[in-house]
Amino acid sequence: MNAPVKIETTLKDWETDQEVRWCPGCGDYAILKAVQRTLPQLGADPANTVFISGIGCSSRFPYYVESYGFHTIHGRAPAFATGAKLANPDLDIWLVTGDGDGLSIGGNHLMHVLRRNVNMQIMLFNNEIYGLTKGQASPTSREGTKSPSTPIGSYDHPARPAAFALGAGARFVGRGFDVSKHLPDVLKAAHAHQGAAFIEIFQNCIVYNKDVFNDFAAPKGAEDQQLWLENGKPMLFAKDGKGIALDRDKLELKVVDVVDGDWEAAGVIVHDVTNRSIAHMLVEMPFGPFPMALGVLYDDPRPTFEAAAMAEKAAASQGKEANLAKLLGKGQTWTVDGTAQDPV
Ligand SMILES: Cc1ncc(C[n+]2csc(CCOP(=O)(O)OP(=O)(O)O)c2C)c(N)n1
Ligand code: SF4
Ligand SMILES: [Mg+2]
Repeated sequence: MNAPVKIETTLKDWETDQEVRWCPGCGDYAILKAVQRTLPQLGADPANTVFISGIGCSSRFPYYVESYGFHTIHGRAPAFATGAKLANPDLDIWLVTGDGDGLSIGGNHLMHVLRRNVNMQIMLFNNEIYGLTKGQASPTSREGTKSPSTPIGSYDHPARPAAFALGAGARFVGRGFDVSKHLPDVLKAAHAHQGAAFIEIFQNCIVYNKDVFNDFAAPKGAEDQQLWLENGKPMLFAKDGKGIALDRDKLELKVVDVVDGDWEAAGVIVHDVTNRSIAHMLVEMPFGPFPMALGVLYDDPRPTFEAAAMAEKAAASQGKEANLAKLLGKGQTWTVDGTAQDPV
């Protein structure tokens, strides 16, 4: 359950007095503002809201939101968040992680929180670099990325966070970028989803990986490279002059031209957020030949982990009375004889 009682707050209520340690101009500021703007619109209650992070620049996020928060250990935010949710399923949990925190050291933990479908919003700030430790290549760094750990250029094939999430069993996959005006809408949709909602947020690390997303996320002039997905709406982009269609012979997506607005004639697909097969194609869609798929790529809830855990607990304890003394006295017991000597 998320925030059972809606309360009124303003952006100011979610700001802290903590000294912000991000570099001036870092994309993290824009994401923070987007979240602080979204929380009042959700009717979120600071007393019921928890931000849980690992380690990294992105993971400093909980300090800057006036709510409960844990800045935990590297890659382990999913374990803390799962524990918090099981202890109190009514908590509204936001997990904050980076491409290094969530996909290097924490890849295994991230996989399981998604697979288990623990109800929370998971924001992965993808800047394709380790920011905090001064710019080493991360699992999402592109081939050829030069960094202190890859001085001649990375030859790793990069991971795709949204594809990872879907492959791990996520029932909600969204995408946005730091300075996008649509980011709050993606966050709201993630919050409305009951279950683990994964959001990949492209974030500009202006110090160690500046402007790597500019081809689709530049503040101006890149809109034609953005495919904003909306449930029930045709997949159109480039001022509706192009669309995404399905090549039925090859069973793959293709870009088509839309003439005179007739997207149906061009075979443009209508986005159905519950279509898992199309979602798999969208998360794999290569940027360049295709636009960047943004918004809600997939949203099809199923029962959550904590609901199943609570139901099992209720069933197992039904008709039984809690009795600690009886439990401790069960099975083999013995009395310690106080007169016995210690062996020498
Ligand atoms: C056990 C452990 N190993 C390594 C580190 C060093 N370390 C701290 S943050 C980090 C990577 C952070 O990258 P990312 O998650 O992408 O966050 P960003 O700083 O880019 O937001 C690493 C390797 C650590 N703190 N603890
Ligand atoms: S190093 Fe990069 S990610 Fe970290 S605060 Fe600076 S600009 Fe932001
Ligand atoms: Mg990073």
